[in-house]
Amino acid sequence: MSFGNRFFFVSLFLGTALTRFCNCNQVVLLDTTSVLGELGWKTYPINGWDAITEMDEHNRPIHTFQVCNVMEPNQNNWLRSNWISRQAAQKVYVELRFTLRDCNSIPWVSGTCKETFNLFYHETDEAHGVKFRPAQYTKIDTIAADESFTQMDLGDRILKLNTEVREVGPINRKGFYLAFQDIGACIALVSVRVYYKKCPFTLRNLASFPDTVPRVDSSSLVEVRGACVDHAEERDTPKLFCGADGDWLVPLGRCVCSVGYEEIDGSCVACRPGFYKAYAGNIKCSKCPPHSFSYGEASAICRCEKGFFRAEKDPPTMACTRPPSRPRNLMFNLNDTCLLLEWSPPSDTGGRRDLTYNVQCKRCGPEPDHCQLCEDELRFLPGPLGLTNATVTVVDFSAHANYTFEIESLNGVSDMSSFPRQVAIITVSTDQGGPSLVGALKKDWASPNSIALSWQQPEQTALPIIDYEVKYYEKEHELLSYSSTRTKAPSVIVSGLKPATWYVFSVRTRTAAGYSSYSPKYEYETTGDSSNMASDQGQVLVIVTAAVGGFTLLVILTLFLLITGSKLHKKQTACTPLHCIDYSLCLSTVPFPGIKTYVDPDTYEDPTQAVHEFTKEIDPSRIRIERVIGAGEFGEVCSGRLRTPGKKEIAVAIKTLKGGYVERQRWDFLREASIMGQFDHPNIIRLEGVVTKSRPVMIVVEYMENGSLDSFLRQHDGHFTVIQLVGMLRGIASGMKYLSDMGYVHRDLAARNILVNSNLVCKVSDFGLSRVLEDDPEAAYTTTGGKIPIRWTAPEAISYRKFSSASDAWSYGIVMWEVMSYGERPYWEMSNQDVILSIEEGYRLPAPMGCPVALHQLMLHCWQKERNHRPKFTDIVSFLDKLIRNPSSLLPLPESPGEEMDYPMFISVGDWLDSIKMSQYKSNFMAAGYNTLDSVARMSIEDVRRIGVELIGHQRRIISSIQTLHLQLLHEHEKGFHV
Ligand code: ACK
Repeated sequence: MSFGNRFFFVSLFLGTALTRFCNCNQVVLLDTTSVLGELGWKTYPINGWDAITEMDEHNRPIHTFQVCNVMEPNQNNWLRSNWISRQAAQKVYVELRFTLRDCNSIPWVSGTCKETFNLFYHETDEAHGVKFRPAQYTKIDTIAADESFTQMDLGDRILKLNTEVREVGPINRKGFYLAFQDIGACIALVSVRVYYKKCPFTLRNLASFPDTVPRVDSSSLVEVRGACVDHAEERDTPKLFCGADGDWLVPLGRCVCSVGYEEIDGSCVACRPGFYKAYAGNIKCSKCPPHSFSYGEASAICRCEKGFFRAEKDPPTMACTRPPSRPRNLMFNLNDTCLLLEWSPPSDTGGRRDLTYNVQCKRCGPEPDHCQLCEDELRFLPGPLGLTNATVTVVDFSAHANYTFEIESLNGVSDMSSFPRQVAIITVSTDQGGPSLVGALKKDWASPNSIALSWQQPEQTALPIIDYEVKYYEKEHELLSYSSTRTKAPSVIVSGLKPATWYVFSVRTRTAAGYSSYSPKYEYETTGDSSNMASDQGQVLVIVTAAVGGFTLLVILTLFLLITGSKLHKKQTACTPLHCIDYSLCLSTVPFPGIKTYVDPDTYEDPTQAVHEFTKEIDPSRIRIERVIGAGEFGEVCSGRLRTPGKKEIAVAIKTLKGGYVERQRWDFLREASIMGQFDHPNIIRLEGVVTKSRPVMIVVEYMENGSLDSFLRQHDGHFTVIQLVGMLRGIASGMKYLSDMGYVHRDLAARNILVNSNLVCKVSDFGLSRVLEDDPEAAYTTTGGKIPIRWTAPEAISYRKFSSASDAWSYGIVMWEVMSYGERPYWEMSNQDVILSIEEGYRLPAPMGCPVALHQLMLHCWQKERNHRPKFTDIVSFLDKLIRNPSSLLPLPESPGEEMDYPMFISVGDWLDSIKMSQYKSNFMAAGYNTLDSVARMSIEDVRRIGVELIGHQRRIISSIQTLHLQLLHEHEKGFHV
């Protein structure tokens, strides 16, 4: 007997229920509510599922499949969809909407009535018509209803519609069929929607990013390179990362509008006429500068008005300019030896500041058109061309001449103008009764170093001659320098000259009115005699004395350095961390006198001395090696036992140095022990001792049962409560506080370098300064040289190797993130270059799933760009202590200061699963008996797996929410609530 004909729907109800909102990051492959014609799905056997098509109030078909053979045993009714092309999907989501009748409400059906049905799929490359072999199909899930309805509900017209979503994938073939197996339930399948998620086309930072399908693996992101929008160009390669849920993450790089275009509402729009944009970038179009214009759109530059110009180096933002007008008020001031020309700047500088002046001289005869250029005869100070001051001094002019000077003003665009230049003109007559010139200069005699000269006095002078000035210079070095000497008599002996060298001489007179012009130039040569050996020897002697003196000084200095150096070294080697009295001679940092301080073993001249000082030698007969647990850089790492007389045998890890090493490698290996041996703290790996006197050389440390923290967390994903994770972080912070107090900078703090023991105590390990970085597989070479684990390292340490306890604090923030995400790789699969770029642009890692806000805020605090703003390890320890003492502060909800936190009170397990979007597992929880929140709060990850949550992402989401739930319940109990 079938109930199919008694099973009906209220169209109005369904019509409303099926209205959907836009899911822009979903691509729908099938939606039965939007198929207008027949669906054409196959049923096997023919009398199993019934296809019913009704019309809604808008006259659109509603395709429903029903089956209700609840009274007959052994039902096996199949309904198979048409072939669905998967298009670009790698993973698809199937959303089912259905109603299901409660078996208890149907009399006489116990044993035959069921309340679930099964969902299957089968991948193929093409449709294969009517052929249907259930054995080819793979089960996706058993589907149960959250809400079933009874006969009574039908009377009230209340139908309870269930929505279930299942993930299917990875799908590799071109498409697939879905199949629904009924085994005796009373079901109406109201709609089936199949979709896949995509990161939808988007525009970001002037770049467009195409529709992108996320990876099947929910923890890895797809890196997508954006294409600049029209009229934009790349600055830094624009990128986005497509996350598993179809969300775009981590925008990097950008495009900028090209020249002539400005950004308006996310696109690049042409500059209007009268405006321009000369550079690509984030700037707006500007109005054309004065004396320029643009008629068209998208101008990169504005053109100059007629008569105005732009010099080659003028920026496009500058106004157009023109040549200056002529200089004004040109005057001269003449004495016997000097002619000073002065003028005022032009009234119009042309709009520029690069004003200069050129002077041109003409010497004219009695006829004014009989002029010749005379710049070469005169000397202009500072020069005739490119003058920046409105004055020039003219010397060496003739005493009885007419000179015409033309002063021209120029600026940077003078050469561009075709207009004739404008000059100021002045004529100067030098015939003004000043001192006269002397007559010819005669050589009386010459020696290798001297020349004697004499000349005739001027015949008539208005004023008495005070003296003569004789100017002379080496002929070959005319332009370099000259000397002068004075004499009252008309003769002179010029001494101090070089032998066999030509000199140039001229003389001028001085009276109370000033100097005359110089006489013409005369050239004379000194004689080439070797009689100056004595003075040469004198010079040699000076050099030898200087050399001997210098050498002596050098010897004294060297001896001084050797003596002080050896003293320094003696003090240094005598300086142990415990007996460090003279702090100034210790090369390590000394944070506080009296506190034990780390000593860099590399400062020991003899490394053996450091090993001896800081480590204990162990007799190898006390060590029993049991098994190899890993491979270190220098050799195997083993676990074993260490016997100490009078003490309990303890478990140890033994690092060995493999044979065939050179002395350098032996020291690199033992350096770690010399560092570790200086520390004594419960969160720093403890050194038991070393074996150096026999082979193999070994370092023996305490045994940490759970190995390194990163792999430990990955193996136990979701296993711990937030309090346990914070406890681990507190331990690491405490160890780091100890190290920073001792002045030790770790440089490679990362979860892989933390070891965990059986009590979940975390200890900092892997010491050895730069060596550590050389060995760390995460360390990459930077542009500044040296290897650095980019993802863990503070920006200042990457850029200029500024390692400090503050850079360790940055790394600590990354370790926090690794711990809270159970060993996820920081910045996922982003490249190191992208990590550096994104940090530079201000991006910081988001809170891992389920991570309390307070912890993420501490991480952000550690990742402050300004290193002095980062918390000190002592602050971190006390902050974490506060969180541990007050577990409710660890809820993953933002705190509003001054207010009591308001936690959502979930009423049922169903509500809770709804709130974390895991509704599909309601039946799993119910079936396994987890029907109160208290029972759920005690579940472990194994329990979650056992009840059938298979996807890792879902397990994680559920377990992290359970931890929150746990805290919430604690909190409610504290407040006296009962959930
Ligand atoms: O991740 P693991 O199990 O932890 O694998 C590495 C391996 O040796 C190579 O370094 C493990 N290891 C290192 N030191 C210790 C230790 N003190 N106790 C236990 N395991 C250790 C590390």
